[in-house]
Amino acid sequence: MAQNRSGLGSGWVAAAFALILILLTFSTIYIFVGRVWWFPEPANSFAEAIDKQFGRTLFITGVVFFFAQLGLAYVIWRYRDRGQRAHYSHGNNVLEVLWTSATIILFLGLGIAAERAWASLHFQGASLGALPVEITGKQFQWYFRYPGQDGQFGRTAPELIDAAVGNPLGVDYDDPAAQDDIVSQLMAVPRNQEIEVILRSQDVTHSFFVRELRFKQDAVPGMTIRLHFRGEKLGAYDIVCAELCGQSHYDMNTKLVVMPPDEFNRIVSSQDEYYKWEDEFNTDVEDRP
Ligand SMILES: [Cu+2]
Repeated sequence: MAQNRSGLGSGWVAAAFALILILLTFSTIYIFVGRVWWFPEPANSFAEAIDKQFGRTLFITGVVFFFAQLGLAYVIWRYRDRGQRAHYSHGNNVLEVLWTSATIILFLGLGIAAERAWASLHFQGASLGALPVEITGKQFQWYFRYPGQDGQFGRTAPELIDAAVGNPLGVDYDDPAAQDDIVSQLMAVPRNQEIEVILRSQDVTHSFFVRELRFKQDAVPGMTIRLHFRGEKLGAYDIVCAELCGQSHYDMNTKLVVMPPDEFNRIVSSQDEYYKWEDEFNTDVEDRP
Protein backbone atom coordinates (compact mmCIF):
# COMPACT_ATOMS: atom_id res chain seq x y z
CA MET A 1 0.00 0.00 0.00
CA ALA A 2 0.93 3.65 -0.09
CA GLN A 3 4.23 4.03 1.68
CA ASN A 4 5.90 7.37 2.07
CA ARG A 5 8.10 8.07 -0.95
CA SER A 6 11.28 8.88 0.87
CA GLY A 7 10.59 6.76 3.90
CA LEU A 8 11.98 9.60 5.99
CA GLY A 9 8.54 11.04 6.68
CA SER A 10 7.84 14.68 7.45
CA GLY A 11 9.61 15.05 10.75
CA TRP A 12 10.71 18.59 10.05
CA VAL A 13 7.25 19.78 9.14
CA ALA A 14 5.71 18.14 12.21
CA ALA A 15 8.41 19.58 14.47
CA ALA A 16 7.95 23.06 12.97
CA PHE A 17 4.17 22.95 13.40
CA ALA A 18 4.41 21.69 16.97
CA LEU A 19 6.96 24.36 17.81
CA ILE A 20 4.90 27.19 16.30
CA LEU A 21 1.89 25.96 18.26
CA ILE A 22 3.85 25.93 21.52
CA LEU A 23 5.21 29.43 20.87
CA LEU A 24 1.73 30.74 20.00
CA THR A 25 0.28 29.18 23.12
CA PHE A 26 2.86 30.69 25.44
CA SER A 27 2.76 34.13 23.84
CA THR A 28 -1.05 34.17 24.02
CA ILE A 29 -0.96 33.20 27.69
CA TYR A 30 1.66 35.90 28.29
CA ILE A 31 -0.52 38.61 26.68
CA PHE A 32 -3.33 37.84 29.13
CA VAL A 33 -1.35 37.01 32.27
CA GLY A 34 1.00 39.98 31.75
CA ARG A 35 -2.05 42.19 31.06
CA VAL A 36 -0.34 43.63 28.01
CA TRP A 37 -3.58 45.21 26.82
CA TRP A 38 -6.01 45.55 29.65
CA PHE A 39 -9.14 47.39 30.70
CA PRO A 40 -9.03 50.77 32.41
CA GLU A 41 -9.50 50.66 36.20
CA PRO A 42 -13.13 49.99 37.15
CA ALA A 43 -15.02 53.03 38.47
CA ASN A 44 -17.73 51.22 40.44
CA SER A 45 -18.53 47.91 42.13
CA PHE A 46 -20.61 46.70 39.20
CA ALA A 47 -17.53 47.03 36.98
CA GLU A 48 -15.55 45.10 39.59
CA ALA A 49 -18.13 42.29 39.55
CA ILE A 50 -17.94 42.15 35.76
CA ASP A 51 -14.13 42.02 35.92
CA LYS A 52 -14.22 39.20 38.46
CA GLN A 53 -16.52 37.21 36.22
CA PHE A 54 -14.31 37.98 33.25
CA GLY A 55 -11.29 36.80 35.25
CA ARG A 56 -12.99 33.52 36.24
CA THR A 57 -14.03 32.82 32.65
CA LEU A 58 -10.60 33.70 31.32
CA PHE A 59 -8.83 31.52 33.88
CA ILE A 60 -10.93 28.44 33.15
CA THR A 61 -10.88 28.82 29.38
CA GLY A 62 -7.16 29.71 29.61
CA VAL A 63 -6.31 26.45 31.37
CA VAL A 64 -8.34 24.47 28.81
CA PHE A 65 -6.68 26.41 25.98
CA PHE A 66 -3.21 25.77 27.37
CA PHE A 67 -3.58 22.01 27.70
CA ALA A 68 -5.57 21.60 24.49
CA GLN A 69 -2.93 23.42 22.41
CA LEU A 70 0.00 21.60 24.02
CA GLY A 71 -1.89 18.33 23.55
CA LEU A 72 -2.34 19.18 19.90
CA ALA A 73 1.37 19.96 19.54
CA TYR A 74 2.20 16.62 21.14
CA VAL A 75 -0.15 14.71 18.83
CA ILE A 76 1.26 16.47 15.75
CA TRP A 77 4.74 15.36 16.76
CA ARG A 78 3.89 11.91 18.09
CA TYR A 79 1.85 10.83 15.10
CA ARG A 80 3.97 12.46 12.41
CA ASP A 81 4.43 10.72 9.12
CA ARG A 82 7.31 8.27 9.47
CA GLY A 83 6.46 6.38 6.36
CA GLN A 84 4.26 4.02 8.38
CA ARG A 85 0.87 2.79 7.25
CA ALA A 86 -2.06 5.01 8.16
CA HIS A 87 -4.45 3.33 10.54
CA TYR A 88 -8.07 4.20 11.05
CA SER A 89 -9.36 5.14 14.47
CA HIS A 90 -12.97 5.24 15.64
CA GLY A 91 -12.15 7.73 18.36
CA ASN A 92 -12.81 7.22 22.03
CA ASN A 93 -16.40 7.34 23.25
CA VAL A 94 -15.46 7.71 26.91
CA LEU A 95 -13.31 10.76 26.14
CA GLU A 96 -16.00 12.22 23.87
CA VAL A 97 -18.61 11.97 26.62
CA LEU A 98 -16.17 13.32 29.21
CA TRP A 99 -15.18 16.50 27.43
CA THR A 100 -18.64 17.19 26.11
CA SER A 101 -20.10 17.01 29.64
CA ALA A 102 -17.20 19.04 31.02
CA THR A 103 -17.97 21.76 28.45
CA ILE A 104 -21.66 21.75 29.35
CA ILE A 105 -20.91 21.99 33.08
CA LEU A 106 -18.41 24.82 32.53
CA PHE A 107 -20.71 26.71 30.21
CA LEU A 108 -23.72 26.48 32.53
CA GLY A 109 -21.63 27.07 35.65
CA LEU A 110 -20.11 30.26 34.29
CA GLY A 111 -23.52 31.38 33.06
CA ILE A 112 -25.05 30.91 36.50
CA ALA A 113 -22.11 32.64 38.21
CA ALA A 114 -22.49 35.62 35.85
CA GLU A 115 -26.24 35.81 36.24
CA ARG A 116 -26.32 37.98 39.34
CA ALA A 117 -24.25 40.86 37.98
CA TRP A 118 -26.13 40.80 34.71
CA ALA A 119 -29.57 40.56 36.32
CA SER A 120 -28.81 43.43 38.70
CA LEU A 121 -28.44 45.62 35.63
CA HIS A 122 -31.19 44.28 33.41
CA PHE A 123 -33.91 42.78 35.59
CA GLN A 124 -33.88 45.05 38.62
CA GLY A 125 -35.16 48.55 38.10
CA ALA A 126 -33.41 51.57 39.52
CA SER A 127 -34.02 52.04 43.22
CA LEU A 128 -36.41 54.67 44.51
CA GLY A 129 -34.71 58.02 44.67
CA ALA A 130 -32.45 57.31 41.71
CA LEU A 131 -31.69 60.37 39.64
CA PRO A 132 -33.25 60.11 36.19
CA VAL A 133 -31.21 61.23 33.20
CA GLU A 134 -32.57 60.94 29.70
CA ILE A 135 -29.88 60.03 27.19
CA THR A 136 -30.58 60.39 23.50
CA GLY A 137 -28.31 59.26 20.69
CA LYS A 138 -28.51 61.00 17.37
CA GLN A 139 -26.09 60.95 14.45
CA PHE A 140 -23.49 61.94 15.77
CA GLN A 141 -24.14 63.35 19.21
CA TRP A 142 -25.19 62.32 22.67
CA TYR A 143 -27.74 64.52 24.46
CA PHE A 144 -28.44 64.39 28.18
CA ARG A 145 -31.60 65.79 29.71
CA TYR A 146 -32.04 66.48 33.41
CA PRO A 147 -35.50 67.18 34.83
CA GLY A 148 -34.29 70.23 36.79
CA GLN A 149 -35.45 71.36 40.23
CA ASP A 150 -39.03 70.11 39.84
CA GLY A 151 -37.85 66.56 39.22
CA GLN A 152 -40.20 66.32 36.22
CA PHE A 153 -39.26 66.00 32.58
CA GLY A 154 -41.26 68.36 30.38
CA ARG A 155 -43.28 67.19 27.41
CA THR A 156 -41.47 66.53 24.14
CA ALA A 157 -42.91 66.45 20.65
CA PRO A 158 -41.25 65.19 17.47
CA GLU A 159 -42.42 68.22 15.47
CA LEU A 160 -40.50 70.50 17.85
CA ILE A 161 -37.18 68.73 17.20
CA ASP A 162 -34.87 71.30 15.64
CA ALA A 163 -31.20 71.22 16.54
CA ALA A 164 -30.62 74.41 14.52
CA VAL A 165 -32.72 76.43 16.97
CA GLY A 166 -31.17 74.71 19.95
CA ASN A 167 -33.94 72.19 20.60
CA PRO A 168 -32.45 68.86 19.49
CA LEU A 169 -34.83 66.83 21.67
CA GLY A 170 -38.05 68.65 20.77
CA VAL A 171 -38.74 69.84 24.33
CA ASP A 172 -42.01 71.75 24.57
CA TYR A 173 -40.93 74.81 26.56
CA ASP A 174 -44.57 75.89 26.92
CA ASP A 175 -45.02 72.99 29.31
CA PRO A 176 -44.33 74.29 32.86
CA ALA A 177 -42.45 71.08 33.72
CA ALA A 178 -40.08 71.74 30.79
CA GLN A 179 -39.09 75.26 31.90
CA ASP A 180 -36.19 74.05 34.03
CA ASP A 181 -35.16 70.99 31.99
CA ILE A 182 -31.47 70.98 31.24
CA VAL A 183 -30.34 69.62 27.87
CA SER A 184 -26.60 69.20 27.52
CA GLN A 185 -23.96 67.39 25.54
CA LEU A 186 -21.88 66.69 28.61
CA MET A 187 -23.00 64.29 31.32
CA ALA A 188 -22.51 65.14 34.98
CA VAL A 189 -23.48 62.79 37.80
CA PRO A 190 -23.02 63.01 41.56
CA ARG A 191 -20.70 60.44 43.07
CA ASN A 192 -22.34 57.42 44.73
CA GLN A 193 -25.81 58.35 43.59
CA GLU A 194 -27.75 55.87 41.53
CA ILE A 195 -28.56 57.18 38.06
CA GLU A 196 -31.57 55.93 36.18
CA VAL A 197 -30.68 55.99 32.51
CA ILE A 198 -33.58 56.48 30.11
CA LEU A 199 -31.99 55.63 26.80
CA ARG A 200 -33.37 56.57 23.39
CA SER A 201 -32.27 57.05 19.82
CA GLN A 202 -33.64 59.55 17.35
CA ASP A 203 -32.44 57.88 14.19
CA VAL A 204 -30.40 54.68 13.97
CA THR A 205 -29.08 52.20 16.53
CA HIS A 206 -26.35 53.67 18.72
CA SER A 207 -24.68 52.19 21.75
CA PHE A 208 -23.95 54.05 24.97
CA PHE A 209 -20.62 52.82 26.31
CA VAL A 210 -18.51 53.86 29.31
CA ARG A 211 -15.50 51.57 29.66
CA GLU A 212 -14.75 52.33 33.32
CA LEU A 213 -18.32 51.39 34.29
CA ARG A 214 -18.30 48.29 32.02
CA PHE A 215 -21.63 49.72 30.95
CA LYS A 216 -22.76 49.27 27.37
CA GLN A 217 -26.28 49.41 26.03
CA ASP A 218 -27.74 49.81 22.57
CA ALA A 219 -30.01 52.79 22.00
CA VAL A 220 -32.69 51.54 19.64
CA PRO A 221 -35.01 53.84 17.68
CA GLY A 222 -38.60 53.52 18.91
CA MET A 223 -37.57 52.00 22.24
CA THR A 224 -37.10 53.50 25.68
CA ILE A 225 -34.53 51.45 27.57
CA ARG A 226 -34.12 51.92 31.30
CA LEU A 227 -30.93 50.91 33.08
CA HIS A 228 -29.03 52.20 36.05
CA PHE A 229 -25.51 52.79 37.22
CA ARG A 230 -23.59 54.45 39.99
CA GLY A 231 -20.35 56.37 39.55
CA GLU A 232 -18.27 55.58 42.61
CA LYS A 233 -14.97 57.17 41.64
CA LEU A 234 -14.56 60.87 40.89
CA GLY A 235 -13.29 61.60 37.42
CA ALA A 236 -14.08 62.27 33.78
CA TYR A 237 -14.70 59.20 31.65
CA ASP A 238 -15.16 58.80 27.93
CA ILE A 239 -18.64 58.13 26.65
CA VAL A 240 -18.47 56.66 23.17
CA CYS A 241 -20.91 55.25 20.68
CA ALA A 242 -20.11 51.54 20.37
CA GLU A 243 -22.34 50.79 17.43
CA LEU A 244 -21.21 51.70 13.91
CA CYS A 245 -23.91 54.28 13.19
CA GLY A 246 -22.71 56.18 10.13
CA GLN A 247 -19.90 58.22 8.65
CA SER A 248 -18.99 60.22 11.76
CA HIS A 249 -19.52 57.37 14.21
CA TYR A 250 -15.89 57.67 15.31
CA ASP A 251 -16.59 61.23 16.44
CA MET A 252 -19.66 60.41 18.53
CA ASN A 253 -18.10 60.80 21.93
CA THR A 254 -18.29 63.00 24.99
CA LYS A 255 -17.54 62.81 28.72
CA LEU A 256 -19.18 61.51 31.84
CA VAL A 257 -18.07 63.55 34.82
CA VAL A 258 -18.51 61.97 38.25
CA MET A 259 -18.34 64.84 40.74
CA PRO A 260 -18.93 65.48 44.44
CA PRO A 261 -22.69 65.69 45.18
CA ASP A 262 -22.60 69.32 46.38
CA GLU A 263 -20.90 70.43 43.19
CA PHE A 264 -23.49 68.50 41.20
CA ASN A 265 -26.35 70.09 43.12
CA ARG A 266 -24.89 73.49 42.41
CA ILE A 267 -24.63 72.98 38.65
CA VAL A 268 -28.10 71.43 38.25
CA SER A 269 -29.70 74.20 40.30
CA SER A 270 -30.30 76.13 37.07
CA GLN A 271 -29.75 75.87 33.34
CA ASP A 272 -27.30 78.78 33.47
CA GLU A 273 -25.16 77.09 36.11
CA TYR A 274 -25.06 73.88 34.12
CA TYR A 275 -24.09 75.59 30.86
CA LYS A 276 -21.48 77.63 32.67
CA TRP A 277 -19.96 74.44 34.03
CA GLU A 278 -20.15 72.82 30.59
CA ASP A 279 -18.32 75.77 29.02
CA GLU A 280 -15.66 75.72 31.72
CA PHE A 281 -15.16 72.00 31.32
CA ASN A 282 -14.81 72.28 27.55
CA THR A 283 -12.30 75.15 27.77
CA ASP A 284 -10.30 73.16 30.31
CA VAL A 285 -10.19 70.23 27.91
CA GLU A 286 -9.08 72.48 25.03
CA ASP A 287 -6.38 74.02 27.20
CA ARG A 288 -4.84 70.71 28.08
CA PRO A 289 -1.54 70.08 26.31
CU1 LIG B 1 -23.74 56.33 17.22
